[in-house]
Amino acid sequence: MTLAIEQFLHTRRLPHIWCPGCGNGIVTGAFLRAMLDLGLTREKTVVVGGIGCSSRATGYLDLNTVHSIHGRAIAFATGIKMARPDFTVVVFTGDGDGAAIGGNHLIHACRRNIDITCILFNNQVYGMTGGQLSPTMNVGNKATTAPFGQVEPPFDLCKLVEGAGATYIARGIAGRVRQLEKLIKQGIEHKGFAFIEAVVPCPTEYGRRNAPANVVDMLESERAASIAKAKAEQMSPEELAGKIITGVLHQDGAKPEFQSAYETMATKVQAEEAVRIRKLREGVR
Ligand SMILES: Cc1ncc(C[n+]2csc(CCOP(=O)(O)OP(=O)(O)O)c2C)c(N)n1
Ligand code: SF4
Repeated sequence: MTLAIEQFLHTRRLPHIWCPGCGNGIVTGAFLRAMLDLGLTREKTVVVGGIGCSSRATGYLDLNTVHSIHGRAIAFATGIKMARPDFTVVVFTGDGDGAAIGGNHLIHACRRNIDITCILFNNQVYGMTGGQLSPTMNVGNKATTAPFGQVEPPFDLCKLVEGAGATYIARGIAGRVRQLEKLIKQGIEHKGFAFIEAVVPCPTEYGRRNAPANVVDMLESERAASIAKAKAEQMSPEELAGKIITGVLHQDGAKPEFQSAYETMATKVQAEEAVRIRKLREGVR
């Protein structure tokens, strides 16, 4: 049986490099189904990945893709969106790629509110390079660089991007793929910087050192910890400890989008310049 999403896949490159049980394929599938639902075309969709297991998804997508450099996916995507505002531009990044080395690009893309959709695969570790801690790792969890447990508090990336100015912010988990698909779809439809945090299991580099190690238990524990935003709003901070709040967490349709604002300004400057040159030619002061 051929699945509809296969039209967007380099099937000849499969099997993929991801470990059994890795959540990256689930998120990639959710994105492709969102693409199908939205009627996006291969020709007008660009996916930019950074470097990491999650960013590696770009290699399997038969779209316009860029497998860029570590931490710089948003910078590449910004250039593409400015050159081709008619394209749907999506970034695939990891918590290391997008929030550690690439954190500065992330906050400034939010501030500008450029019309890019950023899907950040959060597995709390650097999967590709052997399980170093990332800035989203929870206190007490173990990593190769935190063998006795992480002591630094993690970023709540959805709060970080809200403070930085993103105008669509959502969180989903790999264990609830239909919701994730919907959140990605809404993010793509949103005009402005859309950030979707996808909580994914990394059974190899996270699960090797932290409970639960088994991927089914990992998905189950994420599902048990996940809680809809509306319900979370009725709960105290103590009750929310350890919970994963999901759904659309913030949306603002009023803030100007960067590329459109830039184009408006450029058109105005060009018109003023044309008048100035005409007057100069006519000898008018
Ligand atoms: C400039 C630079 N520094 C470090 C690396 C090594 N490196 C490759 S991927 C990666 C971390 C990836 O972690 P994350 O973004 O969380 O993705 P995951 O593999 O977990 O999906 C690092 C540090 C690199 N490729 N380039
Ligand atoms: S190391 Fe982790 S993130 Fe990387 S492919 Fe394996 S399970 Fe996935």
